[in-house]
Amino acid sequence: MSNIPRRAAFIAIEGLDRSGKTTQVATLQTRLQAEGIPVKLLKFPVDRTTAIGQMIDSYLRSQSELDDRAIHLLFSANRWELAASIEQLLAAGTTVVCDRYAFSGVAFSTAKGLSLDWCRSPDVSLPAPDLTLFLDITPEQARSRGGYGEERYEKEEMQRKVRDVFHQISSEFTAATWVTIDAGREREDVAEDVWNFVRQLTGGLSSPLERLWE
Ligand code: 2DT
Repeated sequence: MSNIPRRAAFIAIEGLDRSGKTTQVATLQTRLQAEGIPVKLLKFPVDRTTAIGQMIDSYLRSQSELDDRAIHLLFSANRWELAASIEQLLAAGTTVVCDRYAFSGVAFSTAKGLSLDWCRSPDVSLPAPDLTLFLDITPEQARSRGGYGEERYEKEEMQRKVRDVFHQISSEFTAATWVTIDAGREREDVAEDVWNFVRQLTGGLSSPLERLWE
């Protein structure tokens, strides 16, 4: 028997615009609850009503301008605010599901022209997800779903670049920790894939939580 107490799993869901990420995250939460697994859903940018959240929200709606590096650091600070509570939740046996995490931070800021290494550094040592599911969709499929919304990054050229960076980031992870899911398919098929990967972790883990990019 190991002396390391079991803990719950930390799961990040990343995805491109129109990938159905919001729906998939909600479906996953319902499924975990139905299985009797305690779950906490977090969304980054978190709660757009906090001081940092408000600055991020106004930036995303193009109601304010910020230097690319400044907004990048705000997104990262927004995650650090919650790092300790993520650890506590996991230790207490609550599965944590994040709707976006540091990979979005790196993907969007690198797509704007900042260097990948620079973008990664403020998020180094954050709790690392045990599993990241990336909901991938081609720009063509996204267009066929009615195109993009009104926010700052919801433009095809930007989404193409973001997608390229996500693919680049994914190549640094093992197949056990990063899974790219074709989200251009039917919603139910995507949800089934998501569940099949997540269910493998619902029994908890005995390995300690790792730190991102250390
Ligand atoms: P949604 O509310 O549609 O998920 O969009 N973003 C997010 C960043 O640029 N950096 C980050 O660190 C994070 C978490 C991606 C939120 C938008 O915020 C962008 C889209």
